[in-house]
Amino acid sequence: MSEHNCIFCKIVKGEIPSRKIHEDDDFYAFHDIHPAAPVHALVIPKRHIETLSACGDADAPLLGKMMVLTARLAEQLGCAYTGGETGFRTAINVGPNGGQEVYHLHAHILGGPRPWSRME
Ligand code: DGP
Repeated sequence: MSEHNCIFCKIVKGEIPSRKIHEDDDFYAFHDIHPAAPVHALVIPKRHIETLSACGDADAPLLGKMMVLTARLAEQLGCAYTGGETGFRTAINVGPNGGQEVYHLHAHILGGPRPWSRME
């Protein structure tokens, strides 16, 4: 899927509405439209990268920042692991066998009181 018909690129541009959590020069984060947990957010790079398998060494700084941002946003959403009954799950689905439905790289943040689906 090219960036021209990518729904997440349209969300970044404001052409499709979203419940925004965070935005900076490189990333955008928003609530998932079909939450699989009490907290379910998506963190995406603004640049259109189809999938994790398309990333190379040059993307390592961006991916590192994305993981750190994911932890910070989980904290902002009340899910950081602080030693008690807290914490969250992050997942990047890659390709059909990985369950990827939207071909714009994204990290899921899933949290909140269990039980909730682990997401296939
Ligand atoms: P994945 O299976 O990893 O590609 O997850 C894609 C997620 O994106 C899925 O949990 C539902 C979410 N999603 C799809 N379309 C939209 C949308 O238009 N808005 C929002 N907020 N989330 C979307």
